[in-house]
Parts: sequence; structure tokens; C-alpha cells
Amino acid sequence: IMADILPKATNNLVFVYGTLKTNEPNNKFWSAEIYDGGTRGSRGGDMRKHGLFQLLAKGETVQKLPLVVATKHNVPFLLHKPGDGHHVEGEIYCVDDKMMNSLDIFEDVPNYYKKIISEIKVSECLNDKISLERGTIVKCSSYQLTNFKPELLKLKFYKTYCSAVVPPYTEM
Ligand code: PCA
Repeated sequence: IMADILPKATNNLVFVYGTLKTNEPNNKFWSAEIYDGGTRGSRGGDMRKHGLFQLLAKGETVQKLPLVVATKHNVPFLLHKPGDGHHVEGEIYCVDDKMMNSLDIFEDVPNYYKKIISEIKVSECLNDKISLERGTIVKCSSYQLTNFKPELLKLKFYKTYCSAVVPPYTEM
């Protein structure tokens, strides 16, 4: 479904449920330009993008999973404990390898989050270049915690992360 809408080989589907979603505090990451440090000699480096991406659809996890907000920075975490929590809502993006790698670095995989492949059910197609029917199930990577402290399971489980509603996110 993706080859036709992005110029480069882009076989990576990512499901985001937290601060990377539309209108959330890290959504600017997608289109941010970064300075690559100065490989071009004395005049410095180049501004470059993290990579290519397309927002495809809204979706939710086929499995129930606990979504909590924790740490003093109020970070959203999807806990890899299928069966607890809700069918969590988020957004499905397709990304090129460069963006996939940028996201992994940003989320500090595998130290902080682990990248887990989960089934996501499309609830609404958001991209007019493709037709993704409601109800379609796609396999997406997402950033989840696997070896988490059991205390996290005592927190409130959300279905949808919304930084305006949960305790405020502060950048680390
Ligand atoms: N960013 C990633 C994982 C949690 C977060 O805040 C996301 O939005 O899916």
C-alpha cells in the first residue's frame, strides 16, 4: 500500500499513540529539520530532514494494552501486557528507513522503549493518496515497554493519550 505514495522504498509502518500524534507535544519531530553537525568543512554541515513519512490513518490496537502516563515528566507508555487496558487509539504512519532510524534514536530504542510489532485496526483513513478501508488490520511497529515495574499496572489505563487531559508532559 505504501510503495506508490512515497518515492523511496518505504516498507515501515509505525503506530504512534503518544506525544508523536497530531496536536501532541512531539508531533513537530516529523517535519523538523536538524543540523547535521558540520561534515561539509569549515562552513559547517547541512540542514536535513529526519526522513520521509506519510500519515495514513487513525487506528487502534487489536489487542487490549495498558496505556499509562508516568515518571515526573508524564511520559506516555504502552505496556506490553496484552489483555489489560484498552484498544488504544493512535495514528498509523508509513516511513522510510531513514525516518524509522530517526524515530528509534528519538525514542531511545532499545534502552527506553522496545520496538514491538502489533496489529492495528484502521478506524479512519486520513490520506487521500491511498484507500485504506475501515476495519483493515495492519501490522505496525510501536514503542512499548516490556520489562516494566509492576507498579505501572496500578496506574490509570487510558484509551487515548491527550496531553491536554493527562498531567502535563515536560520534555526531558
Ligand atoms: N512517543 C511515542 C511513544 C510514546 C511517545 O510519547 C508515540 O507517540 O507513540
